[in-house]
Amino acid sequence: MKGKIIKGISGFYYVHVVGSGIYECKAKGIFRQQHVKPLVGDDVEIDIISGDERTGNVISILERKNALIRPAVANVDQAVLIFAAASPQPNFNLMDRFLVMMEKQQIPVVICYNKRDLVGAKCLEELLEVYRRSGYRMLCVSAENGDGIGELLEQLRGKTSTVAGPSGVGKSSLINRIAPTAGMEIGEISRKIERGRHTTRHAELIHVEGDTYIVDTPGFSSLYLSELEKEELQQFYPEFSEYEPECRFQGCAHISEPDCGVKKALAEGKISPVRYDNYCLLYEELKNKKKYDSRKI
Ligand SMILES: Nc1nc2c(ncn2[C@@H]2O[C@H](COP(=O)(O)OP(=O)(O)OP(=O)(O)O)[C@@H](O)[C@H]2O)c(=O)[nH]1
Ligand SMILES: [Mg+2]
Ligand SMILES: [Zn+2]
Repeated sequence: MKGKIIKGISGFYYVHVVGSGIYECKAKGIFRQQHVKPLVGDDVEIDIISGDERTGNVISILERKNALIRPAVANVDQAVLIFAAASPQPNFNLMDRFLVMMEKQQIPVVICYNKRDLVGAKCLEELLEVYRRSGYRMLCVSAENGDGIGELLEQLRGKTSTVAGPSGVGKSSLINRIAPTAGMEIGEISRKIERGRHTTRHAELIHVEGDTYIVDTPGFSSLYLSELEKEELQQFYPEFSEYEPECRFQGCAHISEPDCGVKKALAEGKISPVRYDNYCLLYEELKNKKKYDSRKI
């Protein structure tokens, strides 16, 4: 029988088979045979051990369309990067890391600011300004009062999406809004430390409607950019590219070179300083990583 892994917890995989429900499966031998670990979102073939007890064995993982590392999910059409407009404050450096990683894996990303009920119009405008020129689709929503949820649902329709973002930004709350019967756990945020408790511990695929699925994932607070050359970084800042022809040097890194079109655009307010600063920070990090890596050899 064929099904889809909707959840994996300590060695058990919960496989949904259309028309017949969920089976609790082990995946004995899969790693040995296919050298891969099953992921939420994987389409698999299972052998039923007991129809009554609804247990089975995953016998093979079907070919993946893609597999993300963080969050660890397979076969997604898009990622919805969720940050809170406030509480906790958005961390743009982390957002950039995430965007770079998704672009690198060729996963389309939508940026979604949740908790818009907590901020005024001016603050929201400032948030939107950071990524406006990068061309990402942006949504502002509130899981609390339902603002913008229709638009979010529109964006999800007919696709399998994964949410991603730090802890406490309201990923599970939004999924609850969209699919109220899913009953995701929602943590109470600690106001003092402005950090949500890590209530979502495992990725879980949720059926929204028809052919619309969404994966709830645990929050993360850091993301290390691996397998990326510093020279590659600028291609993940699409708003830089139109100013590049004005750089004096070919292969300009837009850091310390003179007559740099990107830095000129920055000075003229055509590029977000937040984005540019994060570009410099990530560039430096990749440069140092390189040094470290080669020293090891
Ligand atoms: N004011 C306000 N609070 C919200 C909103 N959405 C979620 N919250 C609150 O934020 C806290 C964290 O929400 P969760 O949905 O658990 O956050 P999460 O992103 O799933 O967190 P992890 O599972 O830890 O990654 C809860 O106390 C929610 O009630 C919103 O739109 N507005
Ligand atoms: Mg959660
Ligand atoms: Zn330049």
